[in-house]
Amino acid sequence: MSHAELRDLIGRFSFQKCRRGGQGFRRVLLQLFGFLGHGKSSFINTCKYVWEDAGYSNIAKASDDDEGHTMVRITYPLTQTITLVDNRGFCKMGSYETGEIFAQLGNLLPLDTPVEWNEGFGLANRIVKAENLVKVSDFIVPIFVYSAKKGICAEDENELLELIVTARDLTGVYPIVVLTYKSSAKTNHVIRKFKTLGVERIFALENYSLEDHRKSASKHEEVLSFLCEVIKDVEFQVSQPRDPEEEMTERKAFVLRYIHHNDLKFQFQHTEIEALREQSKLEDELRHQREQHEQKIQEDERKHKEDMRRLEEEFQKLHEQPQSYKPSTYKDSKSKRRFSRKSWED
Ligand SMILES: Nc1nc2c(ncn2[C@@H]2O[C@H](COP(=O)(O)OP(=O)(O)OP(=O)(O)O)[C@@H](O)[C@H]2O)c(=O)[nH]1
Ligand SMILES: [Mg+2]
Repeated sequence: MSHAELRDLIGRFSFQKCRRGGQGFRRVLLQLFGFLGHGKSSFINTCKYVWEDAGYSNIAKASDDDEGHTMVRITYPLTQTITLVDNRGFCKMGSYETGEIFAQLGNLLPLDTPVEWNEGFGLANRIVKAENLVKVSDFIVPIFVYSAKKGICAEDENELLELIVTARDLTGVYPIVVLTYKSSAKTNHVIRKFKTLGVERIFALENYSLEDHRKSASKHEEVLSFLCEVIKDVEFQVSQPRDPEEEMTERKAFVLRYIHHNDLKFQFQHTEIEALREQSKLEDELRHQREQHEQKIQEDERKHKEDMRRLEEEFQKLHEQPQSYKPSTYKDSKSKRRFSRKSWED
């Protein structure tokens, strides 16, 4: 398909033209999510640049380094029906941020407001409060943005799989992966890894940036093909019977269950850590008592040996004395007595 045909397909998409009509959906929300600094905001800039075919602008405030910068969930309308959402990036799955990520992704929190990292009750409370502010008429397409230059090591695989599967279960749509930093030497390896994780749609591209936004036919085509793929997917999804209200309720229940489960997990981990700490304290105390006991035994033994040695020495001394000391005999005493009487008579 030529660029013009692709543009036409994207620009003309509307829910009303779908086989069953919109069934209550009015807007496609491309929910960009992923780790900090992987190029979500840059991808929004790239999409806007390609679609609007005007000058490049850093509209989504892509950072000039790899750190976390986007703190507010901002919407960027592309066409009348398609809107991109720049979500706050996260550091790691399984942390307390995870509940917030899925609450963002499930569109359970208000758009165009700062993202706080709350856990447990704080987050559940915000979800309930946001009920009247979120639109059930938004059809969510999860877009996982990942930098190819980061590679994927064996330890990351489980985390990525959990993220992708949870995003699919929550939204009912298999996430599309956008790989940024396409020119990285690791790109092919990362594509293979994502395929082994079950991801079918992967778009690799080099984002346009302030430094390099010379128009490239292949970059433009990658972005237009990506948007066409999204449209095809949405058309397919709404060709099935759908109920936006019920889907929103299910997403809410899913995220609240997830938060509750995470809370229990953290509490369990906390209890386990406390128990381990207590156990190691007891072990330290026991070790200390054992050491003191052993020291006492050694001290007693040393004293005992010392006493024995002294006694032996004394005994030895006594044993050596008989040559100079003769105890008096009976005969001696008699003669002494005789001698003394005689001297007295004298
Ligand atoms: N070379 C190259 N640089 C990129 C690409 N995508 C993003 N960058 C750079 O990577 C850095 C981070 O990009 P952002 O778009 O701000 O990343 P982000 O995912 O929005 O980050 P947070 O909002 O902090 O989560 C910026 O310096 C971008 O210029 C790419 O495809 N190629
Ligand atoms: Mg950003």
